[in-house]
Amino acid sequence: MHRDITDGHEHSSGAGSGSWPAGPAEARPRPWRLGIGGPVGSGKTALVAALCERLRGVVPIGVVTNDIYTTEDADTLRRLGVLDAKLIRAVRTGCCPHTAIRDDIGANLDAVDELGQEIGAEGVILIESGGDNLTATFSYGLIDRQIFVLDVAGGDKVARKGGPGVTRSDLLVVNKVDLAPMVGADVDRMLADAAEVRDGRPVIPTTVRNGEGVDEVVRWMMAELVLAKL
Ligand SMILES: Nc1nc2c(ncn2[C@@H]2O[C@H](COP(=O)(O)OP(=O)(O)OP(=O)(O)O)[C@@H](O)[C@H]2O)c(=O)[nH]1
Ligand SMILES: [Mg+2]
Repeated sequence: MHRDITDGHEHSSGAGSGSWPAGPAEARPRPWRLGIGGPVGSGKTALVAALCERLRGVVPIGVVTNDIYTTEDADTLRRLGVLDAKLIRAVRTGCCPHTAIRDDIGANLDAVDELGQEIGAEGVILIESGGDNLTATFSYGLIDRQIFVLDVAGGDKVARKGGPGVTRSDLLVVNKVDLAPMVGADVDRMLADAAEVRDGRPVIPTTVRNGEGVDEVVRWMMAELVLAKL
């Protein structure tokens, strides 16, 4: 029995059984995976919905949602009709969301494997984390790139508070810019604070609710996808 763990997931295959061990196993082609994390209510599902609406018909796409006790976010996306229902899978973590995206990623890997069979290796899978705190990040055994979504209404100090999602995510999205006047937040200050701790990694301000900034997120995403295929 040969064990292939090159994509962070164990796969059994009969290849090589009983023969001389092969060289490093080749990673099998699989969909590109984008993790979307961030605090509770920051707009992750809204962003997933907006990305699906723009990208369906352009690239095969599927979604995995994570909620602790329910399938709320998957239900929302199905209700919105952003994708065919069978292309939206829900993981019920039953534990802190970061555990299921960083430490014990088996349920998410099963979901992406199932989706991969539906959409094919050339597709894209968006994996939304359950809302969590500033320490939550995805394991790169589960995703290829990750977005961290902050909420302006959480206060303009949040970017200064740092944490791995703010400082090292592949893209930081600062969402709900429309709410800044209502909560007295200084978005420019927030973007400057984020830029200071991110060492050149990109930051995009958005108001996903009315579509502002979403095209820029799509451009970033498609550039990363193309680079991954080179
Ligand atoms: N004003 C405003 N509201 C937004 C924006 N984006 C999302 N919302 C609203 O914020 C609320 C939470 O959005 P969700 O997309 O469910 O947030 P989430 O991060 O997926 O939430 P959890 O999965 O529960 O952590 C919803 O009522 C959205 O309509 C935005 O740009 N502006
Ligand atoms: Mg959500």
